[in-house]
Amino acid sequence: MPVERTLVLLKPETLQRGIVGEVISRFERRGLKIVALKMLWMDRDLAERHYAAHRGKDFYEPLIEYITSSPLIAMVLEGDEAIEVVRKMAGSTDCREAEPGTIRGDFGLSTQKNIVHASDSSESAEREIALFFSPDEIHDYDLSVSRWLK
Ligand code: FUP
Repeated sequence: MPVERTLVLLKPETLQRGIVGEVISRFERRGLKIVALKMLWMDRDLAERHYAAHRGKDFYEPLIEYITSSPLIAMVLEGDEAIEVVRKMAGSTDCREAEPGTIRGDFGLSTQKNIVHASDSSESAEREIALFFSPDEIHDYDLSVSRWLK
């Protein structure tokens, strides 16, 4: 099982709604390790680079406007197959279609304001982590709980 790192954004509505702790708790309970975490206000340049794959789509402009409208939380999570595990925890892009038990299925009703972003492949994870964090902001440390989850 490969240990992977993935980028997670807790989108602006998590701060606005006061559910940052609840969302982060889910990742912690699952046994994922937080190796980097910061609060930032994305500017247009960072938003355009992060969402480059969606440029030209009808939801692109509103998405860029939304994601730059208020601060958010960025974090890097580490764990066995973390990329797929976190995608499954996030649920379908459209919160209305997301299964109950997933983060989107439990906290949202929107597609744009869908609570979290999670990298969708190892290539995306590598690219996205580098957009938000410098290497010295990502921390290697032992997490004792990992030993109890194997
Ligand atoms: P996901 O990988 O689940 O985050 O979804 P996508 O990469 O397909 O979409 C990125 C973001 O664009 C979503 F988080 C929300 C937004 N979006 C819309 O606003 N409308 C759409 O129809 C699709 C995506």
